[in-house]
Amino acid sequence: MKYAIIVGIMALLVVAACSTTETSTTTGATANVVKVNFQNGEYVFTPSTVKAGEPVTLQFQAEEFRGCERSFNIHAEGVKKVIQAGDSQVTFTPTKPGPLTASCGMNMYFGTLNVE
Ligand SMILES: [Cu+2]
Repeated sequence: MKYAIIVGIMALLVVAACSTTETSTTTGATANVVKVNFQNGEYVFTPSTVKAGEPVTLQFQAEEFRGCERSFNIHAEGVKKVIQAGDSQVTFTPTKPGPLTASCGMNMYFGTLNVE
């Protein structure tokens, strides 16, 4: 029991350490929807390719993200999101073609979203 509490507190601390400020969500007209899962230690995007200049809404499967994984970033596009149940999507517009690297707040977990 004590162990569970300690683990719980540590998980909260890790999230707190990861989560700095959140980017405000931009709501465009219609955004392409990309589902984001967390599988085998990676952020997985479906579909994995989006178009530059078109708004993209990332919809996270919140229940799959624990601890630090919940602090999601795409630094190249200034995307920061703390994934929570009931608040699990963020919209942004990729500015240029090329692979975008997603990472958790501590640079432990990664994923790639392709922009064409
Ligand atoms: Cu991390």
